[in-house]
Amino acid sequence: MTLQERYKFVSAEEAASYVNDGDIIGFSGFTPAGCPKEVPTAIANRAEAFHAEGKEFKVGMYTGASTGDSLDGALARANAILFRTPYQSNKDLRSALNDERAPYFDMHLSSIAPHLRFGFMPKPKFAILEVCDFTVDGELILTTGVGISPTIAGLADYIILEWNHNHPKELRGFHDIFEPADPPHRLPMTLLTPSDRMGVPYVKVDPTKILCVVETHRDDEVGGFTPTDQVTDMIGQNVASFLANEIKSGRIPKEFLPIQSGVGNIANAVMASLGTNPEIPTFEMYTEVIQDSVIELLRNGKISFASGCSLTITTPVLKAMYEDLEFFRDKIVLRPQEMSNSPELARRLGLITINTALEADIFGNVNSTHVLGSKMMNGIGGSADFTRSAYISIFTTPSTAKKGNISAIVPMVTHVDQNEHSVNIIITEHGVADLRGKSPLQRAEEIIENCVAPEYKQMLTDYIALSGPCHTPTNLHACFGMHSQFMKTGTMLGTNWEDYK
Ligand code: 0RQ
Repeated sequence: MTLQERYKFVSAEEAASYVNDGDIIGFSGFTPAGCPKEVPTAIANRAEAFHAEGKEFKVGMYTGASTGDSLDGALARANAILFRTPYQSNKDLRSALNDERAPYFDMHLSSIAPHLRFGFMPKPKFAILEVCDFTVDGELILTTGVGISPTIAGLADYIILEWNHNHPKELRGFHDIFEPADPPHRLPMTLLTPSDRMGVPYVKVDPTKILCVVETHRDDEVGGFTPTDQVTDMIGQNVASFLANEIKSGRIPKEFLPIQSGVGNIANAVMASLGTNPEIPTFEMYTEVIQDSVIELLRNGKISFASGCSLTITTPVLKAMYEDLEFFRDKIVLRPQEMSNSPELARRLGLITINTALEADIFGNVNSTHVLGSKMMNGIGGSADFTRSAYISIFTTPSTAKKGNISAIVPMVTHVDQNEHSVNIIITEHGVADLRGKSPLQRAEEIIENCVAPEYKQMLTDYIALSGPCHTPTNLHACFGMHSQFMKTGTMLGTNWEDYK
């Protein structure tokens, strides 16, 4: 039997016509590799047509992490979002959720799939999945991002496939698909090294649930990276020299440990620095996103193996990789985020985790998500999945933002994503603060001395002096004084503690 005889091939518009107001959809992909593109845009168009007739049309959305503009962007612009979780980074969706037009809740990426199975959130009616190949008996070969696909494929009543011919069928074999049983029947995940496997190369579904198939030729919508600059280069170099020193001192074993690295411009620059530092040995990655810099380091042998949830790489780099796919076959594996972000595995493998802060406070609490405590940026992503279970957890950030008008180091963060108990190291372009084994006051001194921009050092030192002797020098009137100053004047410079005495 051929695929055409077995399944119904339709246009994106017809596939979208099965989706109705109030339906809940799970989408494949992860940051935004491997996300469906045609059907989500067609659903957004359908929503707009309904709205034009004065009718309601909104859908609930589960994704692996951030998605492309044809998914999050299109549905946000159509005001078609009933709810959305987890991580996102599309500017129109960001505006919609900050304007209360799209109810959003942020979740740890490792928790989405199990929480869906546990019934903590309503189950999806549809799973819309991008595949590069599939079989008449329901074996689906995913593309560049795995995300929550195995779980939503299992839970959904109906599956819609986007068969994307821009991804080669030869991706079969790159995936390691495994879904754990739920407690009390869960067994350990058995990986002992990043290159071990414990699953199968496909997502197996009941073929009778496959409602229809839409064929497409669309590239992934991974944005380009800002070229590294002096600040990101310095941060990268500081991370690399810190790790080299940890190896020398014996605190990290000489054979090194697997690296997890977050997403974004800073993370990409940090990876590039690790790759060029001769004191850093060849290493493996056990991470969620495999970005452009990792592909280059796999090619030149600095990275020997990369386990991730997605190939979040730009189209030219991906195309070049596809031309050389056999080189990468024994060097990359893609897994569901429940595995790639598993705290159990992060702790067992001894990951060195490197994630990014928007702001950190002088005690080591980190905010990666909320600007001024209230505006959502992207979400926590997998940063806490890894940080809490890390061998060493590192947070990087430029010491200032917005042309020096914001200090990234503040007396108290306006939102806590990682707390002082989980954050070991903070690194800016100025240096490294090692928070291990230090009291709150010692941590504050270490951070101010090594990480703060020169123009904010005295201000933060003076803040500490506002409290009398205590365990954690906090002044509840003044702790957001620098933020208030920024809101009033457009700069944190000039914050005057006399106002708070
Ligand atoms: O805004 O571009 O408008 O100037 O934040 O900052 O410096 O370009 O950094 O691209 O690496 O993103 C934390 C957002 C950093 C990202 C964050 C403004 C700054 C700029 C972006 P502009 P950069 P990056 C991986 C694991 C989530 C946690 C994590 C992120 C913009 O890395 O979302 O690591 N991380 N998860 O100007 C106001 C401040 C600011 C500020 C920076 N203190 N106040 N604005 N900016 N600091 C993710 C996954 O798991 C999928």
